[in-house]
Amino acid sequence: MFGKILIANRGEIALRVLRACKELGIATVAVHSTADEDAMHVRLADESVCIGPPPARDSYLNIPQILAACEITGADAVHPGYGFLSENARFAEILEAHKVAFIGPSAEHIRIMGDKIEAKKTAERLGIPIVPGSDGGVANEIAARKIAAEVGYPVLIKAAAGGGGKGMKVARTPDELPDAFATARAEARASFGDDALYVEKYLGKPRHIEIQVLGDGKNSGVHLGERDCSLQRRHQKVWEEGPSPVIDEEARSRIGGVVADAVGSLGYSGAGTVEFLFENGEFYFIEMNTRLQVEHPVTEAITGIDLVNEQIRIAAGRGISFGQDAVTFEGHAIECRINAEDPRTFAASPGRIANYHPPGGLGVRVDSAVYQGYRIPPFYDSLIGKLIVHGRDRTECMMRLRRALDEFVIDGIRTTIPLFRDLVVDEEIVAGQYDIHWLEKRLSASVDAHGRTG
Ligand code: MV4
Repeated sequence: MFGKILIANRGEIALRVLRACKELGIATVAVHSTADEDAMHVRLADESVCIGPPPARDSYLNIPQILAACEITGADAVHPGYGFLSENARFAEILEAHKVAFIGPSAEHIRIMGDKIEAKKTAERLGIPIVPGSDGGVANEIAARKIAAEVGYPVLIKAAAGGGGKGMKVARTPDELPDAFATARAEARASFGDDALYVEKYLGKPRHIEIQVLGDGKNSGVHLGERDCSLQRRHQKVWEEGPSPVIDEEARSRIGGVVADAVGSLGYSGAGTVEFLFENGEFYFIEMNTRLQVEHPVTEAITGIDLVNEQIRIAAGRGISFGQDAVTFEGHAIECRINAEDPRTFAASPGRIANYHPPGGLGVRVDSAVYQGYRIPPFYDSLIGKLIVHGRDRTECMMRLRRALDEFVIDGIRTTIPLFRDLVVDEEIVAGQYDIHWLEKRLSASVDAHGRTG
């Protein structure tokens, strides 16, 4: 087992990883920018190293500085968290070359899944259902037009180097295809330096269902059920829940088994999330994330499994500490992402937290690294905490979430808490009837109704 883990991240996820390390008796190294000197993960780590000025490119994305911090402290492993370098294949390779373990999958698997065309080809080869579309990339508009004629309009033109909603263009008719293709090509070249494109049938009203998996890096994989992440705004998840209100036990074990077997035969190591669109009872693979995700506590709440603990054990060569038959799903969990943003305009709202009182009680978890008097720096993303609530069923979970949101006090900055107080009593949300477009439609409707934002 590792003696000392360097946590190459900040905020709530750095604290989350630190907690798992401490429970495993592993020493911790926090790295931080000059803007995060007073951060909680720095205070709670056994050691800390300042790795640069506030901009992420000079600190949390600065591979030589992080490597130097490993050398100085003698860390024998790095946990990347999510975001930053968590899906950077070169970072994984450089660490391995310096005999420092990367707590995550191999650089090869990071690379494959980072190329959405390769990811889709791999998924299809492993028997995972995919969205109908081009077999690999499309070289030009003529090829795109041919595929669109085969699968039928509307189609989506996607960038191979894209993901998370970046580099996608819809073509609803043949007339729209030339512009959509040219725009997608130009944006992919500008955003990613890679203009490889592929075409898919556009699914109009899907849900976004992701399956949590663990692979032991040898030949076995397990699935830990699904999370419904359909409530999103501009490709930013807002509210995630498990189990999905629209997935039944048969569908769960069917798709879960396919994905677990695929992860095993791939020889995948560590935690991963296989993303699907779900429409008319069918699953369609869109992407695989090779990192721990923000919303992992939803899965932890319903399975009782500590995913960071499992990541560390797998990276240390100890495999997965249980078999598929030991995985059980208890109750229902919902996560609300608390952002330092105006709840109507979603404009960032950094600043000093005057009063901070998180909710508590049975089935309530708050993952956050903020505290009373903490000054939220303006340099990083706006997530300041996650409220995760668990109940024996969705009804109890929703009631508990409503109570927890009423208790939550964060003064001095604006947050998205009021948005969740509205969602938790909305009849369509209470009924679990929403798709990936629901939130943006609701938010734009409230703009229209009031003639102002929110
Ligand atoms: C799609 C789609 C509809 N049809 N692919 C958005 C980000 C990336 N995960 C893939 N995305 C989508 N791919 C086909 N063939 C709709 C989306 C999409 C979406 C997906 C999941 C959650 C929210 C979304 C918001 C807009 C579009």
